[in-house]
Amino acid sequence: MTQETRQIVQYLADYRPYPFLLSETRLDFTLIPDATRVKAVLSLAPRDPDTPEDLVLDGGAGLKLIALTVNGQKPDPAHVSREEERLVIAAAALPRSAFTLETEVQIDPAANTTFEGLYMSGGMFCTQCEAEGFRHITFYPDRPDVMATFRVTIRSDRKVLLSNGNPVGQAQGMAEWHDPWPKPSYLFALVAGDLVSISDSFTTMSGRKVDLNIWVRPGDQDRADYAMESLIRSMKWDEEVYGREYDLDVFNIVAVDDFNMGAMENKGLNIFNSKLVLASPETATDTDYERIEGVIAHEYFHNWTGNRITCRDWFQLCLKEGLTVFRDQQFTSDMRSAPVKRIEDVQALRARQFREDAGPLAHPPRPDHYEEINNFYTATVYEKGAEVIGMLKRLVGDAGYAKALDLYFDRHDGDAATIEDWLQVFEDATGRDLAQFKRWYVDAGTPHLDMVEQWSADDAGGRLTLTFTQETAPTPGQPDKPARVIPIAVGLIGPNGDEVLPTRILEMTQPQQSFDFEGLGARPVVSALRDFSAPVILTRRIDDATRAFLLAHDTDPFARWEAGRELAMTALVSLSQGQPGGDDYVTAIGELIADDSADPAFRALCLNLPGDEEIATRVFSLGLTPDPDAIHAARQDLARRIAQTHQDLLARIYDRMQVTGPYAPDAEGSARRALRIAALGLLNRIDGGQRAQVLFGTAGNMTERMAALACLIRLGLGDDALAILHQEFQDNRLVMDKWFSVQPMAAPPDSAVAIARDLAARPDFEWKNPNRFRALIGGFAANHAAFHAKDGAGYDFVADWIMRMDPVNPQIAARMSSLFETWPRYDAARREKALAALERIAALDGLSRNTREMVSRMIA
Ligand code: 0A1
Ligand code: ZN
Repeated sequence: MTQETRQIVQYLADYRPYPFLLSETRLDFTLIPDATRVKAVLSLAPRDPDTPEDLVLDGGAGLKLIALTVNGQKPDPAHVSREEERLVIAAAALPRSAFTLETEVQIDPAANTTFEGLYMSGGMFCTQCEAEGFRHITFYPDRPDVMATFRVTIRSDRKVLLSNGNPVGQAQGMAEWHDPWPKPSYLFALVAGDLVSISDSFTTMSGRKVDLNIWVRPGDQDRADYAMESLIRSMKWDEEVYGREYDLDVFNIVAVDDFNMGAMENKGLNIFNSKLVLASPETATDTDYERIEGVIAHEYFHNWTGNRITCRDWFQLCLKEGLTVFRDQQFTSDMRSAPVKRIEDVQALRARQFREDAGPLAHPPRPDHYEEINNFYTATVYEKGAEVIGMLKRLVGDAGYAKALDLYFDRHDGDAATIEDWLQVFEDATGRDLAQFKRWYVDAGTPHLDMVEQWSADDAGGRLTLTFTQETAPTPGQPDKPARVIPIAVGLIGPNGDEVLPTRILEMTQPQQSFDFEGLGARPVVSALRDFSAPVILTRRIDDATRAFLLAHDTDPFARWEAGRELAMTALVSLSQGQPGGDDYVTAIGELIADDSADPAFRALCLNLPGDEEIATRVFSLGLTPDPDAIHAARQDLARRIAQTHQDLLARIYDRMQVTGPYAPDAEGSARRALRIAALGLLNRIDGGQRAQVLFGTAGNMTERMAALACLIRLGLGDDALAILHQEFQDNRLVMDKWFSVQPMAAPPDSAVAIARDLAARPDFEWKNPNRFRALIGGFAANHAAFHAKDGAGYDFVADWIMRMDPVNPQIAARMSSLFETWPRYDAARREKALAALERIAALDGLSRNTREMVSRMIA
């Protein structure tokens, strides 16, 4: 019997505990590429013996059931039904007390192109189970609140056989693993391959020695050192800052080439996209190194926030992801420059999350319904989830936060918890009422916060009144948005540039609220939303001169950067509307970059202009229609003017920031390179690509070579350099990914579609590899004016590839479809073309649930 039984939409309100308790899971794998056998023995017991319930197990269509017994007996076939995505054993066939269920299935990992469940990558067996991949391996209650200890036997001719937990047995062609920590199925992992490792060890704070291994393909072992160092730093940091110790004898990391996401925190066996493990100065950029360090930390930190305490259901995804992102951000701030990290995070949040919040895909950090959970691994769940925790920490203070986290680990260790549990811990630890704060978790949309200043010189020795008004626009399914609690960090700066009021947190709880500052004497300049104290869009009436003053004097690095950013943004918006602008910015930026006492990384951040996409977002938020071509031209124009005005200064920076001696991916070296590259990007517009040519030929590191290459491509002069890079690195997949992405991304918009099409036709465009696909299709779409080309060619190119990918790898197709999420903000002609492309996708025969959900939300 086959029928569609899965409800199309899953609702948070429908949660009910699984009616059976599962204590132990035993798995036995015989790994054959096209005929793997999986035996599972589940130790089950009815939750309530007086209420008999059917046993419902998840199981994908690819599972071929070979055998099934209950307490060793075959049940009456009339009591067993196989539905499309599940297996149901009627209550009548089940004992009223504890019992064992044994199943055997056959699966075909070699035919699995989805990279979900058990699949093959370059001859190695490998798994990805989050969120619902385990059901493609065996029949199981595949939900995060069903937790069990695991015993796993692997039989295979591959040399290295790994699973979760500790190794308990090893023989020729066989290995046994035991994971003593109860876990949900999404944290299960298995790897079998002819791998080599780099190894080290870590002694925990209580003196236990943990073996650390990073497993890679032979030949890659000299590029895993940085990942290992990052792992050791992460383990130490989590002990020092959160008091969290590792809890197994071994910690394994495996690098795989075919992986849908960045990495996965499987208990004791993290699996990583190889681009987040492998790095050498010749092949990886500074940004790659920073990401490797951050993601290694992220996955390691999940051991406590995600694994020891997991999520009750997938609606609570931000419980583990928001917190773990917050922790990895803290870690990176401690390892590198905190202000620079904060500014980078805010830039990423605005580019990805604000964009999501403002369009048809907007959803709260904790959604209350979904069709396909894989579509909810989003910037809102991850990055906004982290911002919300940052606000919580601001509101309760550092000591309150530390106390709440200790209580969280204490109270919920071993639990599958909820956002309510999380907030309760903060209420209990600090005595604060967080009812209003909870809105941040359940409401979608970015609040707009408007600030009005009122100065009365004659009152109270000089009084400044700040009046804030908050408003959040409707989002899909949420027309009304009650006021939220917003922590607004404010400082005041006197006319002479001295700070007269150090940072203070104003707690806004009303739709409109005023705050007074008295005894000020002279009127100060307000530095608002310091450190980006809340994820809101702040508007205020302020002139360019005051922004320039803040750029020169603000003591808060974020607010200082923001002042410069706003100067640039105002100019770019104006220029893109055919109006004048930019003189104040050009002058102010000259002063800032001339200041050799300032951190080079900070100066680099100030020198990089907002991207086309960010400008379009701003234009739209002002109620105007963005014109991608005009925006591109405006940005080019402003960059050229900066280069012309500050030619000598930029040339001096370019020369002085050269790093001599061996390359090190540390904060100091990468800061100097970032500033040098920012200067190069501007000078390139007036030196005919001279410097870029030289740099490409002489640089000993990938950071500078890629920057030089992008400069040359921008000028249409990239061919030779591309040929050289290809020649040198054609056998290195990760470098070739960069080669595929930089071309359509940096190309002049009017030639980018043709370039992307030519690249896509190459035999080495191995499009089924997610990294390669993202490199080319995502690289192209990052070229804003090209993707949004007036004739719709950009939309069609991307839509065609999404349609080709969908039957092969629905997760990747669905993720890529979100490139279209901004379509409603453009002009009628573009909207029509984008909508036609989306409708073409929607009409695809057999369209996956993943992509169907995304496209229908965007068309709705
Ligand atoms: N939990 C992982 C992310 C992840 C999610 C889904 C995956 O497959 C669909 C893979 C990885 C993390 O936060 O790093
Ligand atoms: Zn995560």
